[in-house]
Amino acid sequence: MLNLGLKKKSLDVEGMTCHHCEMTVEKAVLEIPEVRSAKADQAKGKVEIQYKVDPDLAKIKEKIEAVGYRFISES
Ligand SMILES: [Cu+2]
Repeated sequence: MLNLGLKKKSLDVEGMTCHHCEMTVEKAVLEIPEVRSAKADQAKGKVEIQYKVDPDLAKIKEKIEAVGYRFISES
């Protein structure tokens, strides 16, 4: 995948405890069309996303919480 020119955002997400959690959260945020890539790190409680067009944060929160995790903030 060509990621040139994409912007990055780091999301603070609570509740991930293993690799399965990371994959679940990544899959959830990738359902948002604007999100081109997602990489979750349960140890840090972060999810890094890449996008070209700014995704709606309310939608990100909704997707993450729909699969059982807690979106805290973006950083
Ligand atoms: Cu888990």
